[in-house]
Amino acid sequence: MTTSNPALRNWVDEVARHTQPERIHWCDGSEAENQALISAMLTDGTLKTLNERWPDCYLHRSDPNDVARVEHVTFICTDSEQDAGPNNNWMAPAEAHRLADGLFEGCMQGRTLYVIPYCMGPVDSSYSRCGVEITDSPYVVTNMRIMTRMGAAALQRIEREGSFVKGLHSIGDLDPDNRYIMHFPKELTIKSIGSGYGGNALLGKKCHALRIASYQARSEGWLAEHMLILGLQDPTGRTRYIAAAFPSQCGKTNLAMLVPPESQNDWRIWTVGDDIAWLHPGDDGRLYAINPESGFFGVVPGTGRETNKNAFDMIHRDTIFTNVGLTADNEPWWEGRGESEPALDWRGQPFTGGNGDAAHPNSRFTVSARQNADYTPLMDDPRGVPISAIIFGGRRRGLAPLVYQARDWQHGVLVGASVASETTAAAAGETGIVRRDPMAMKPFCGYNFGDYWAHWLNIGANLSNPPSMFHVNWFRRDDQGRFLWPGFGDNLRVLAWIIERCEGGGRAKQTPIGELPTLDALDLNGLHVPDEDLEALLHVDVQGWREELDAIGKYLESYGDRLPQELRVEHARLTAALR
Ligand code: SAT
Ligand code: MN
Repeated sequence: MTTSNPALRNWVDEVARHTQPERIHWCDGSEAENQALISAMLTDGTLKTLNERWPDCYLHRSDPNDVARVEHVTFICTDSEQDAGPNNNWMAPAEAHRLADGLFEGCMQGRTLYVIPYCMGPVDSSYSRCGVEITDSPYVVTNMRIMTRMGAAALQRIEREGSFVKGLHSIGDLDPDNRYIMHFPKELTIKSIGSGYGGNALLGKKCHALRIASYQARSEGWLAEHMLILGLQDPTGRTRYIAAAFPSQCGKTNLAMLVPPESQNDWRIWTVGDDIAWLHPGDDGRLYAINPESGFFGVVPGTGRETNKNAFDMIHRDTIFTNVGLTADNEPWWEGRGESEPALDWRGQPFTGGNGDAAHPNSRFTVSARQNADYTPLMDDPRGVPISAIIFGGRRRGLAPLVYQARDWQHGVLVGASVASETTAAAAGETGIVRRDPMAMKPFCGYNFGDYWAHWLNIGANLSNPPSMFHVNWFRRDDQGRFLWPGFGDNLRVLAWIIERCEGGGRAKQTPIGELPTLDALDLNGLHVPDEDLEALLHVDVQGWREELDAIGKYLESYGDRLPQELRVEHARLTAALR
């Protein structure tokens, strides 16, 4: 197989000359191709089978030094450093290409070069965008087949349209010193070397669908966001759609496939996406969302019958597990699975209990979205779904209340720009440190945050019927470290209030930071939350917020003259309200 598109043919030839693979394989995305790749990986040990209770499930162990995204070696390579902004590491394009050329030279000797044509979004949607990833990792191919619309149909669209994002990936020598994830937004190009893990290697995901796409979206008038998309069907059968931005490992997947509590079982959730949303203004003045992905690359630890039944059920067949533990009878094991015991940890070493986690905290499942019991065919609808509410959030043990509503879009953009969250194992580095993560896009915005906020303001100003905006925090704790809110299925109670607010209902009180539910506004039927916990969850600590506003102001000012004036005005307004 090859292609009628000369740009693609020439690029593949050029990369092959440079990286010197033993052979080239054009991926068609077929079942036969997938089976052949899996058998080869079983033979060479890249994958391991699990027992017969886990049909077509496999375990992959990555190199122990290669288990998460690596933000310190992720670069945005724009002509001017200012365009990448203080939110990104920057490298001059010529220097980055030179460095990459050196590392890629001959790096595929003895390996197969795979050409993966893929489409982010339904192949027949005008909102979708295509890419081609070249990789020397068959594990990446099998993951990309689940996570994207990969193969012949994508290639046909590329040949019809002529444009595609070029992603060049090699696992290289897996030496962390030779690891770089580089983005060239103007050239629609990605170069990633030295890692075979997740967002570093599955280039359709964070590299294309967020970093490159956010840059493209700015010039084309849409938004590429780190958001789940869900449909919330109320007891009358009506469904509204919500998009929510939380940092990695803050429960996007759990919220997107939420199972309503017993007392609310006349509600239903439909999962449209769990990680990325592309948002487009529609002709009717509303914002429409598509999920560019077709699968879930979800965090395994904590996935249990009680916490996320849908995820728990869907990962019992046709799933790739990466870096989980193993039981003595060859079942995958992770913290929170709720049954059996691990025999081996994620490195394949005997698990003694005293040597840390059995599953790596950033261990992942890769599974098709169609295996989810809450799958909706709307995730394949080329028009996307109309968004009623946008929710921002983070992991904060203090300060941020359970939920509050922004006054309007402009205030909502400030709320999004001010998001802070404790760091997690999704990225290499220390965990539990509170850092600013505007719109949960700190690791993923392909250009200067100042320009990005201006773009957000602009999008809202042109919507006659914009979504309402909210902030949530499921992670409030008391002084002893106990969670104040049960989370998981009970988050439906907050979503129900949010939807009421979108339609002009829902009881709320005005506070300096926005509108909060009154103490009787949330439906807590069937749930016992002590009064003092509810009061704490819905309390606005004015002194704490004054300090927070100071910190937010300093952070925003670090964007200098790129910071939109509207956000200064909003910040001043909030500061005054807190006085
Ligand atoms: O490794 S990924 O970037 O794909 C997962 C995540 O951090 O959200
Ligand atoms: Mn993510």
